[in-house]
Amino acid sequence: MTGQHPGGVRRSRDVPALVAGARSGDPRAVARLITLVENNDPALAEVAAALAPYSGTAQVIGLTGSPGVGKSTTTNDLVRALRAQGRRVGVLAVDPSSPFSGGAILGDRVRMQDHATDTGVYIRSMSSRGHLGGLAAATPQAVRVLEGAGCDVVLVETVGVGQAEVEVASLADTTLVLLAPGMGDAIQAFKAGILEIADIFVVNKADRDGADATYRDIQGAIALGERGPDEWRPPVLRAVALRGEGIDEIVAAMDKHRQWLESHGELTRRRRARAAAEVEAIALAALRSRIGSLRNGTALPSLAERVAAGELDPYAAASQLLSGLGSYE
Ligand SMILES: Nc1nc2c(ncn2[C@@H]2O[C@H](COP(=O)(O)OP(=O)(O)OP(=O)(O)O)[C@@H](O)[C@H]2O)c(=O)[nH]1
Ligand SMILES: [Mg+2]
Repeated sequence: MTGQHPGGVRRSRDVPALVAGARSGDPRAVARLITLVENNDPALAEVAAALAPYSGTAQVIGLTGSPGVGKSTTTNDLVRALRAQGRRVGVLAVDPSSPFSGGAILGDRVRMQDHATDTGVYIRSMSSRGHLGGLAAATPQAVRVLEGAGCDVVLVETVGVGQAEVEVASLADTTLVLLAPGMGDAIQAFKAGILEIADIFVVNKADRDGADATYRDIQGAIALGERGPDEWRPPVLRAVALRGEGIDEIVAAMDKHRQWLESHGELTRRRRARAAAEVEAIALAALRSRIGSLRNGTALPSLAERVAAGELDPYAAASQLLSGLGSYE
């Protein structure tokens, strides 16, 4: 099937063949499907339909924190620990900036070489440069590709701090926020609202001076928050990712959080919220692209002419424009 294409599976848009390939564990088919997601390919609706049955089968873990805090090193360690337990793992290194910097990603590739020959691991860097819906729409679809490929756990590493990071973190079942001593991280964390999205805190680089102070700062901040007896209290763990220390404790905390999510109905709630955000992002992108194409047509220019001439008010014109958009194909 895919052999008929000059570039083989790499260029293929034969969605059933690609999905079958991904299901049987072909890493090239997985990579190709994620590329389709990244590029907002026209075949995407078909890909999404084919992958829908596998949705929700993986534990989705977000890793976030300031640049250089040790996310990739920790991810690498987590992959090793999860593989040792026989779990299949997918890794998405997501860069919210567009276009993304090759340097950091190359660094990730090199560091992730440990797992290059392991068929139970898929590692992929992705950006949202071509995706109209941005990361909010692209990331969950890439997660679905990895779920389709049979991953039990998907680790999503997000670079940087800020709104995009919070957005991506909110797509995970469990969010790990990494901090490191001496980076002003704890204070930054409160500012960026990261305290609210963290399910687990990890003070990495615990081999460095100031780790105890960072640990105390974050414990203090958690203690200030009001929490009911049934609410999750984020644990604060220490790690030296460079030496693989503290990793088993992170895996244990991830699994404990997962159990808590399930027993409190929170997993369903989070996944519904995630689906709502995804549908909204896709719908908004479609709407934006339609309005964009209207600009080149006749409807908008003729409405604009009447608004400029004082014959029509802009609200009535906008409402006429929207009523002409029709429904999503
Ligand atoms: N001393 C010490 N250094 C560490 C530790 N963990 C990671 N590092 C070092 O910190 C640097 C950054 O680590 P990365 O894992 O690339 O950090 P990152 O958060 O993925 O960085 P970006 O993706 O660029 O945001 C590297 O030089 C690591 O070797 C640790 O536990 N202790
Ligand atoms: Mg990294």
